[in-house]
Formats: sequence, C-alpha cells, structure tokens
Amino acid sequence: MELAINIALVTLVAIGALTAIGGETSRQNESHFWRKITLRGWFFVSCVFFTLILGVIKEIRSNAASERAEHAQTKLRNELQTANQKLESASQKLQEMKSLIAKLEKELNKMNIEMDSIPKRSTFKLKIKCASVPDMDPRPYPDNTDAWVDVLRGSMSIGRTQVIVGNDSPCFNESFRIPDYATETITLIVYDHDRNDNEVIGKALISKPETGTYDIFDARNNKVGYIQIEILSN
Ligand SMILES: [Ca+2]
Ligand SMILES: [Ca+2]
Repeated sequence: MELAINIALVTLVAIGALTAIGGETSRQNESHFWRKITLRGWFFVSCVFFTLILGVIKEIRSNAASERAEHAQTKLRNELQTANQKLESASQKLQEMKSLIAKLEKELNKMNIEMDSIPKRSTFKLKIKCASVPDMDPRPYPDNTDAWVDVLRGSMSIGRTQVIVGNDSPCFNESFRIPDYATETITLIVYDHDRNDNEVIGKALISKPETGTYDIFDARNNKVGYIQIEILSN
C-alpha cells in the first residue's frame, strides 16, 4: 500500500510539473480570479490537491505504523521482562532443588551407613557333637554322668539333646536350627540328669558361632570340661 501511495505521489507531481510547464495555466487579461484559471490550470490545481491529500494520508498512515511499532516494541519488552523474571525464579527453584537433593543424598548416605552397621541376620544349624564332663554321680550312685545339653540363642530356648546315660564323654550328634541369628550369644548349658532333678554341670558360651571346641565353666567359673560343635549351613 505504501508503495502504491508513493508511486501515485510521484506520478501526480510529475503530471503536475509537466502540466505547469506545458502551457498557460492562467489568463492574464481576465480580472476575475476563478475565470483567470485555464483548463490546464485547473488540471494543475487538481494534481496539487490530490498530491496534498495523498501526502496527508501517507503521513497519517506512517504515524499509525510508528505507533503500532512502538506498541509492539513495548509489548515485546514487557514479555522479555516477564520471561527474565520467570527464568530467574526457575533458576532459584533449581538451586533450591539442588540443595534439597544434596541434603537427601547426605541423609541417604547416613542411612546406608546406619544400615551397614546393623548386623545381618542369618539362619544356620548347630550340631552338638561330643563333650567331656566331670563325674557328677560318684559312688554309691550309679557311676558316671548322665549328660544332656540345653541350647539357647540369647535368652530364647532353641532345644535340648537327649540324655546320654552313664558317660563322662558323651556324644550327642544332634543338630539344632538357629533362626534369625545376628550377634546373640549361643549358650550351651550342660546338665547331669539325676533321679529327681537335673544338676547343672556348667555352661559353654559361644559369642561367635564357629565349628570347634568350647570350654565348659561351672558356677564358680572353673573350667570343668569341654564340648565340640559344628556349624552347618541352613
Ligand atoms: Ca548328679
Ligand atoms: Ca545323674
């Protein structure tokens, strides 16, 4: 549209100029103003008038275009400012999230360390093999000890062996399942079975269950014998 107006303006100016220089535009012998103007003169006046109209239209359009451009620029500037504010807010949230993740990682590492420090629980079989015990039934009672063993995991009773009658070197060869074991002490309480009661011979304390021989201590903490055990997988 602007191009068409410019071409029209240039054309009108050229036509007006050619009209003005192409012949007389006024009559010198006519005293009345309007009658002084010749037909060529009126044509020239028309060209000037339309040139003026087109010039005004062009200026109005140019001004409107400038206002639109300024408005668009202001809008873009506002949008850019809003986008920058959002970017800054997002950046701040990102920093907060990074710090939260770092804190969570630290907590997770702490929990992992704590979990690693918790003893792993396992289940295994403990076999009571042979033992050596003192003679708890000296004469005139029937000679030799009638031994049996009570098995405990911590304070929990696991089971007991059969009585081996009249033998100071009894072999039990009985296995017991030790469930959910962590760090509890395995206690083997060795008894002598008597007619009316069970006489405690002593205890073997096993803090770390391994196949081997463990000493039996009486109530005065004197070593009175030993007992052999074997640790088997579940
Ligand atoms: Ca006895
Ligand atoms: Ca006995």
